Amino acid sequence: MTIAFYPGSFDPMTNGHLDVLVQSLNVVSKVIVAIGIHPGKTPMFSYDERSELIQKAIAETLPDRAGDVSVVSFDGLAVDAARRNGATLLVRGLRDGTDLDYEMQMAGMNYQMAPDLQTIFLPAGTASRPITATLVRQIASMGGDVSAFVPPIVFQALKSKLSR
Ligand code: COD
Repeated sequence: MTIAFYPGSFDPMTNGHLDVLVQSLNVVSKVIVAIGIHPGKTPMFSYDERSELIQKAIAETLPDRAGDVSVVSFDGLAVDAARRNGATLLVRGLRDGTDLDYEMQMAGMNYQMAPDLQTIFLPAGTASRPITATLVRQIASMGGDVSAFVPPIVFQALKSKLSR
């Protein structure tokens, strides 16, 4: 069984993240969504909130494959966490040339550190290509409608967090 490791901040999960997850489930039997924890960074959503939102978004969108996805946290190197979790593939999404340049560097350095781990790049779909979690947070915090960019459960969570 091939296990893929899909690392990210997921603060919060967007339709772009979900698109990459759906595509990765087309090529592997199990995907581990791995929330990277940066000690010096204050996210909008805590690890527990992000993890719950990812699990609920998957249950809503991909009920048949929910059992094939697990959510973990990690700090330190993504390659170490991927190995610890028994993965042999690292999944990354690509939106544009800027992503490609950065991701090629990361894939190259990750390969040198862990040649047993294969990075695969999955292209953003047309609708999800412009979406970034940073802009979603910014638009939502300025009162804009982000319902087209995030799963319904995340939309509700943003509304309730920002109304407090
Ligand atoms: N369409 C397609 N893909 C998308 C979209 C979209 N609209 N939005 C995001 N993605 C993809 C990103 O390209 C990325 O592949 C993934 O989804 C996650 O995105 P983010 O923004 O949530 O998270 P990142 O890319 O900032 O990653 C954070 C990590 C914690 C994973 C990263 O900092 C990391 O790997 N840290 C570990 C440290 C490490 O190993 N360093 C050495 C690297 S060589």
